[in-house]
Amino acid sequence: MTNGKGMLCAAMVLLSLCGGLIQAGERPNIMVVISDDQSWWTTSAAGCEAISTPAFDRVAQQGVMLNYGYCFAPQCAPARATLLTGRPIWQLEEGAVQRSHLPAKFTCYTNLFKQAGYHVGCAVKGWGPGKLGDRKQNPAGKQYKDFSRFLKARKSGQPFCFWVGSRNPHRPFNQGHDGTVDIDKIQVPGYLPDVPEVRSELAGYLREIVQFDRELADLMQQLEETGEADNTIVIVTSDNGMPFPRGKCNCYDAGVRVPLAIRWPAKVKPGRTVDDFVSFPDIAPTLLEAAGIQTPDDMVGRSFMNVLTADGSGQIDKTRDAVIYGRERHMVTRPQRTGYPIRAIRTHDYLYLWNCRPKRSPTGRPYGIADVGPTEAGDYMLAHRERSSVAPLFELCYVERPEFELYDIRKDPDQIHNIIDDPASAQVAQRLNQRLMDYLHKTGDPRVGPDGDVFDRYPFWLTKREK
Ligand SMILES: [Ca+2]
Repeated sequence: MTNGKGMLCAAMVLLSLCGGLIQAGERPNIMVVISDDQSWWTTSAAGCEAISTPAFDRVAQQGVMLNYGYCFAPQCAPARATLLTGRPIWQLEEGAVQRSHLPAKFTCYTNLFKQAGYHVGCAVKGWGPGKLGDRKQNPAGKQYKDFSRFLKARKSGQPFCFWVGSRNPHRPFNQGHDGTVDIDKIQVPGYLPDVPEVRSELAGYLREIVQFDRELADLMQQLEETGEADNTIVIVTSDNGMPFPRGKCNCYDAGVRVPLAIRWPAKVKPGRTVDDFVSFPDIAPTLLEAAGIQTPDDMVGRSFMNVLTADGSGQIDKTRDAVIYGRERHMVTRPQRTGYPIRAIRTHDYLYLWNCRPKRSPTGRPYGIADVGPTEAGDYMLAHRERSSVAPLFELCYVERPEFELYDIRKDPDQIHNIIDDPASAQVAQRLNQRLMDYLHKTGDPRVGPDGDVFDRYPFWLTKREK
């Protein structure tokens, strides 16, 4: 080794030592607040008039409201895995499916923050459901009971990286009737029957969101009390959309488009609403950039720090004009424990879906261990599926789907009318298909390789009750 190289090594050691002694105030704290099964439209900031979500709205007003946030996979564990690793589900092996594990070889941003000297931890629901496998602790960090206990365990001056996962608004809906939902103002999505049974079920769902908002208000209060709120990046989002037919476990907006508000007063101008597409794998590289930590080359998500620190609203970065995502197995609800694989591309104007195995049931069994269910909306559709008003909705939610679907969002925001066979749409479909397939090949998706069904062979963990 030459002297020059020796000196360089010494300097690097010194730098890394300094990195271990970083002080709060120099690097930002991180707080990811993640609800469970919340669709993007369920906040007052997003225009929902049936409930009020003051805590979410305040985070959005004090920072940036991202109108096109996507969770990548319409399921708890796989979506959380993409947020933590900065990678698409199809690169994560067992991490791509629900109730398996996220192999330790896939680095999470939490590991990198810990290496950089941060106090790292999580409360309530971290990554999951699944088994730890070859990991020693939850990928979201060491488990603490709550934020205050996490803070108590912090060394003086140490910056923190905290994740808190609420269990709301996940089923069961058990908040009780407390007058917080204006049932007449619920906008029933076009793929569900607008009947009292369904309105009542949606009201139960929205009450859980009000409860989550109270939890968020409490957390923000605690953060203020640390005196470090201005240099804390707060991300409020959800792991997937509403647990209703055509929602959770589906790649329509109801399953994958989630609330996303980000606040960082030290660097991000308040009061902005952004229309750029942002997906869960983009979050880890963004947080790493914010903290000055090197992003590993295998994180294919792209930092959107340029979007957060820009001045204006609307579309900021013109390259963020689409999002690509997908799903693999959720529950073991089909023969041979197969999943219902989907790959999707969403632009502002269109949603294009590739149902990779269209002969399988898109929902699995509607009862027992099912992808989504039982639901009152599903019960109603099953019971009344012969009625002319219900039959088309039943078909949308439960019947086999064609290999490709295309929706014109401008005319059909609820994504109900598949126009894939319309000759006028052929060019759009071809263009979106090409862009989707190019990305899947580029990022090594087994679904475009020789063994796409590898995902169906990963282990599935049953609870004691289910065995
Ligand atoms: Ca969830």
